[in-house]
Amino acid sequence: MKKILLSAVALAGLFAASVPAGAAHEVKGDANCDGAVNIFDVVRTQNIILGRSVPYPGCEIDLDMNCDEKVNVFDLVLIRTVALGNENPSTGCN
Ligand SMILES: [Ca+2]
Ligand SMILES: [Ca+2]
Repeated sequence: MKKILLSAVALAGLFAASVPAGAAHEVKGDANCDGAVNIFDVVRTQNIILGRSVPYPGCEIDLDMNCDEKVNVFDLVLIRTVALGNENPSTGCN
């Protein structure tokens, strides 16, 4: 299990490094601005919450899933729910 998690973190780091800053960022929960919400966004958001990483410029607003102007574990849970396909991603706070 630990090996799988470490591999996911390593892949997320590699993938994140390949995404240009300022790329499309229109989907809530899309922490790496690639237009999709998946495990990479869960890992990246977790690292941001833990202070191990910082949001890409322009992407930080996409992490606030519950629109309370904070990024915390509640947003992480919602991003995980979307990444697992249990909920459709939204495009913004209304
Ligand atoms: Ca993404
Ligand atoms: Ca929030």
